[in-house]
Amino acid sequence: MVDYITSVYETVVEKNPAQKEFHQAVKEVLESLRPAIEKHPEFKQHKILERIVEPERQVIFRVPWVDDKGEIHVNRGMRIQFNSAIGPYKGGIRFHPTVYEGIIKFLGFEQIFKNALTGLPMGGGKGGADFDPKGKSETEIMRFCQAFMLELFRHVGPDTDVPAGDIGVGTREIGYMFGVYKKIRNEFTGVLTGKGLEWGGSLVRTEATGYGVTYFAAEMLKVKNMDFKDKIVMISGSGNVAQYAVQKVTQLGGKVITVSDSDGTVYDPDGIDAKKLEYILELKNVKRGRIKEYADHFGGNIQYLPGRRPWRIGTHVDVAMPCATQNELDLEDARTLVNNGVKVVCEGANMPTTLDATDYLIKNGVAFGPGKAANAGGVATSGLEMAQNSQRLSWTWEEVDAKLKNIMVNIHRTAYETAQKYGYPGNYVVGANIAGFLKVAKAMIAQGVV
Ligand code: NDP
Ligand code: 2IT
Repeated sequence: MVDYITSVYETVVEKNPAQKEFHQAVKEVLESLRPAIEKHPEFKQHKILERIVEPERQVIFRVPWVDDKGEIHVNRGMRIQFNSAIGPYKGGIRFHPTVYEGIIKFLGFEQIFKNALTGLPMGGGKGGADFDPKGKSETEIMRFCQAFMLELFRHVGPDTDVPAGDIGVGTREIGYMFGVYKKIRNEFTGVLTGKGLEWGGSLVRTEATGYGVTYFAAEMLKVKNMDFKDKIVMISGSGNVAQYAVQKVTQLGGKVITVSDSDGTVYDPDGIDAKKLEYILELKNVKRGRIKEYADHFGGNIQYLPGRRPWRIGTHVDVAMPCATQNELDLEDARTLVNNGVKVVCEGANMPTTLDATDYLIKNGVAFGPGKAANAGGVATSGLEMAQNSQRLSWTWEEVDAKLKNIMVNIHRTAYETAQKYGYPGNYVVGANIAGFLKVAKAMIAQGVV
């Protein structure tokens, strides 16, 4: 049995050389599936692991565009359609200079299990481009998004593949891509989620990932007979996920003392209240400035720590929520967090914690909420947006928020109970991976060798 899992992993490394993030994501999932593979010999017989690590389709394309000075640029775009066993491919698009196949493949692979956990009929996919939105004008952003969709449109559709946002892609970019899709196809359909509220978007989608990860962390605290009231919380990032995690944690009575961006961290020992968050929303979503400006603006006890991440600030912390990017919390960070009293680490970002840091946290009794369970609120609410688009209806804020909360509570319960059932009580990594996998694996067997 050991040989089966190891040999599948080794083949992945061999066939996808130099894609280290993809290797990491596959390793984490395969290792934790061991008890399920032992219990269900049919998965090996049907070669489910070999099939699930191979994307159904990968499209890589040229994205040529013209900047404001008339100069031509060429970026590389891609869409990886990983698994459609339980529904149309679904997952975000990332625009960041670090994007390459290894990143999009790790994200697409994670998305398969995450989407299965939501209980909604969505397969897994991911896309992106090595485009850097920083410093680009509004018209340059528009032209790039248009150029990207000018190729992507032929590979997606409301019943085929439904992209959404991720790093560097929010409502603005979704709007420019939607405009091109609608024009070329002459169709107003739910081909993308995260749309604006006036043109088919869902209430709560913007807030959903940040709210969802906070609802998930609240459930983890509940297992420990605790809640967010007066808890000290460190959050990284200051983008879409971080912003609404700050908001919901604060609403639940927690005190958020950090946010960050790729240049550095802000440490605000007095806590980021609703008014200060308003400043961050304006700074990041309208002015598109740097988080350092928060420290300059509010002054007082606030410190700006250039080049640093939040985790090694030497102060007491109850809950840590990494909400920026992959591998942003390493072993040394985990050690510091444990020394400073952390009880819950809950991932808003995708794979923000390195494998050795994850092991260390779990071994030291920290409740660890893996991204594919904890940050599923974003894609779940995308699923709710698809449902509303199909119905030609818009649900109220209360309706969508209640459904989101219910989904997060269910994912928590499923991961918790599955971990217990397979002999790893309290291990949400094992629970989430096995629960997501079982659903997809059963669907793949039912649909034959395709
Ligand atoms: P945004 O682009 O809105 O924000 C990203 C934030 O992370 C920014 O503060 C950014 O700083 C920071 N960041 C990005 N790259 C790096 C890096 N290499 N090092 C340090 N900081 C970095 O993206 P989102 O908030 O949407 O996404 C954040 C994470 O959440 C990602 O892992 C994403 O995959 C995940 N996620 C997003 C969902 C969504 O619905 N949007 C759903 C589920 C997960 P800077 O501005 O300096 O680049
Ligand atoms: O990582 C993710 O789950 C997302 N970026 C959201 C995907 C979606 O389709 O809403």
